[in-house]
Amino acid sequence: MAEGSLKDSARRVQQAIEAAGFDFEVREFPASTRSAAEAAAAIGCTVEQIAKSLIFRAETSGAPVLVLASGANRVDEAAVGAVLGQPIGRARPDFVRETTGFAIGGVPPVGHLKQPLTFIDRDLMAMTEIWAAAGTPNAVFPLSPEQLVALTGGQVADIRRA
Ligand code: 5CA
Repeated sequence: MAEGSLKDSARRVQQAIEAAGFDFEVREFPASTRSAAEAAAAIGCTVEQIAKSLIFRAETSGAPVLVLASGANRVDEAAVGAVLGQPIGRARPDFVRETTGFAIGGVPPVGHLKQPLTFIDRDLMAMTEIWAAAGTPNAVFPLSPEQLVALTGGQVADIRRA
């Protein structure tokens, strides 16, 4: 889709991708991509291929923590806290909006107002192609797991809840 026709929030993600030196293409779908299951259905991929962007709050520092998890997985918050060195808690919707600039359902892996500490679910690394949210509940973009690491500077870790 041409950048000029994207919704404002999706265009901001396209611009953040390009500012980081990549050319992944944000795509808007007529159907909802608000949840991992909806995104997989709209795209025609598996839910495992959806990279969920989940925001947590580091409980000691108050810093935002971004966990990029396979759509099929739940995040083990204690495991993330152990890698980070402090406990984390699930962010409230207003914290998500204030730190990322995006609303839940469209939170992307890049382009946040406040740069988060980022962790990437090791299960994503087994995929060939993955899809991440791009700012709105209808926008996503495809990339490889290696490209997600390069784009975000995230640390690959074992963060799946058993
Ligand atoms: N666009 C899709 C696919 S990429 C998407 O953003 N999916 S998601 O899973 O990454 O984002 C939805 C996530 O937001 C949920 O998995 C959940 O972790 C989080 N969420 C939903 N409601 C709340 C809430 N009330 N407070 C905090 N987090 C929430």
